[in-house]
Amino acid sequence: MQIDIVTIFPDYFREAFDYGIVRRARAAGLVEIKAHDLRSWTSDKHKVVDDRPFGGGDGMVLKPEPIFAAVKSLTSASRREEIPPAKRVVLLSPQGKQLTQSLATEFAKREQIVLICGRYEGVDERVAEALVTDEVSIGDYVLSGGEPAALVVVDAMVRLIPGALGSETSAATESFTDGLLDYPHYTRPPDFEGLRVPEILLTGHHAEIEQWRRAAAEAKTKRNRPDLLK
Ligand code: 6GU
Repeated sequence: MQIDIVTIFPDYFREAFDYGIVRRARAAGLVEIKAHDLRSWTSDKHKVVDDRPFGGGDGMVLKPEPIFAAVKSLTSASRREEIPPAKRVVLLSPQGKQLTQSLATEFAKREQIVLICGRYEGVDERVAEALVTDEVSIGDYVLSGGEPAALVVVDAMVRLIPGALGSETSAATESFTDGLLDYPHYTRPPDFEGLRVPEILLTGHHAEIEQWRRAAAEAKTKRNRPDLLK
């Protein structure tokens, strides 16, 4: 898989992919991740990427030309219709559909993902109308730019690439994959300052432990995320 990030802050990503599962997946050749400077696709002397909004209002808007040029050079496509199913071009913006485990799983099947980092003031709407395959938000809160969201999308995708996780089963048993939060985990010591590990986990009775974990996952989901049970 190839991941290309288009951003006005390429240095933001300098060490971001050098840790944990993402580092291992890169080292194993499962994914190649590059952060590109949007300014490199400008053609004017001052490398201007933004301009004032038509109709007035606060803030600046990212211009369409450098973004269309970036996607053309990274994918050969000039419009959404020319983007093959093996590639996805994603605009990160608070106006997008929300990232879910299911959407991350769809992205993880593709050969190339281009992530375009918006800025919160806005991106010329012709990018969303005519260029990208998906407009994605990571949740209902405002970030100053798409860069932190790009980190989130990359992490969620990369760990779903076959071979990226240590044990092939771990992705399937986690939170959200079966519509519930993960069950609670404990390790030694069994008694930490009077806080005890549930006795059942110390017994080695695997069938009963499975039952306990299922019930504990349901209880935790009901408490923290009742929306997932509806
Ligand atoms: Cl993708 N971008 C920005 N600017 N804010 C967000 C977001 C993205 N997702 C949630 N909030």
